Amino acid sequence: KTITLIGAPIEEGSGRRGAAMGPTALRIAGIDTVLAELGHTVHDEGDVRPLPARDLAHHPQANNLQMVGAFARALNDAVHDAARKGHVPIILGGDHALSMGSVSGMARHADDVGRPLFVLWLDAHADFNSPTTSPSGNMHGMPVAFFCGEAEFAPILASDRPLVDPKRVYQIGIRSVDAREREEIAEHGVNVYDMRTVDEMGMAHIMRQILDEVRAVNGLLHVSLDVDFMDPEIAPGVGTTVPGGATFREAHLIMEMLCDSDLVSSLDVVELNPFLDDRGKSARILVELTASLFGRRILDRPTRSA
Ligand code: DIR
Ligand code: MN
Ligand code: MN
Ligand code: MN
Repeated sequence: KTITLIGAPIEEGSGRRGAAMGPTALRIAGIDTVLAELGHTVHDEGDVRPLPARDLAHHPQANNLQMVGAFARALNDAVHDAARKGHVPIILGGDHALSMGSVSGMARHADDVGRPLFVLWLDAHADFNSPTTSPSGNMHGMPVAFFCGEAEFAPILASDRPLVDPKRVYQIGIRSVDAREREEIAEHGVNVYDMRTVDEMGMAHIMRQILDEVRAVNGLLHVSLDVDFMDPEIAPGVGTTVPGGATFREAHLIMEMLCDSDLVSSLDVVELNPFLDDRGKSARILVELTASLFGRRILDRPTRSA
């Protein structure tokens, strides 16, 4: 595969500083060489560094809207351009507000090629707030509502942009949802596999269900991986840790099953805050998970147990 790395040093969508160092930490942890060693061609485009979007009016419930909007617009174009060339874009975050742009860019690409876009959201949070419902005003809690078409976001990107059907959004690992957000995800029909469901059904069963649905309609699958999807014990480098997250083995299983499916069109690696990390531990696990998604494996299947 040909992979385009796009750094997105945004931290203005989160409530604290540090995530802007995420792209650098992922590069130091070797994300480019690991992918190249797996036989892929890797283009690192460096970081997008947009100027604040001065046309967006300040909003008391949408913190740093001008910077968030600027990244959304810049990534929308950068990701769309990479996908149009037949590359797999990997967006190195940066906080989760960046997915407003990356998913929008992939939605445009899906539109171009006449295929439906699916989104796999691996996160402790549903990220389905809007300025009206958000208790914090932090826009990293809003990207899913954004690309599912909540009207409040219309000025950030042209309101006639392609959207994602909430019924094609799958969320795994969810364990922290705000009160009004809970109503919104139910109303819009987002597919939520919360942590209890993971425990009851098992990760393999959940993934088979999702991949079958994407494959059945020849969909494109965008994967958005938030560091807090994982348990804080294994990935502490994130501003919003929530106990009871995915294990190392669960996260790896997801990546290997995604690799086998060959359905993944694009990937976000988000919310890494190197200032809060433990000697690069979280950056390294993200690089390992990315490697598994792009073909690294322990053994060639089938094994003796198969
Ligand atoms: C909370 C926290 N739901 C909010 N959100 C996120 O502020 O909207 N934390 N995404 O990572
Ligand atoms: Mn998130
Ligand atoms: Mn999160
Ligand atoms: Mn709504």
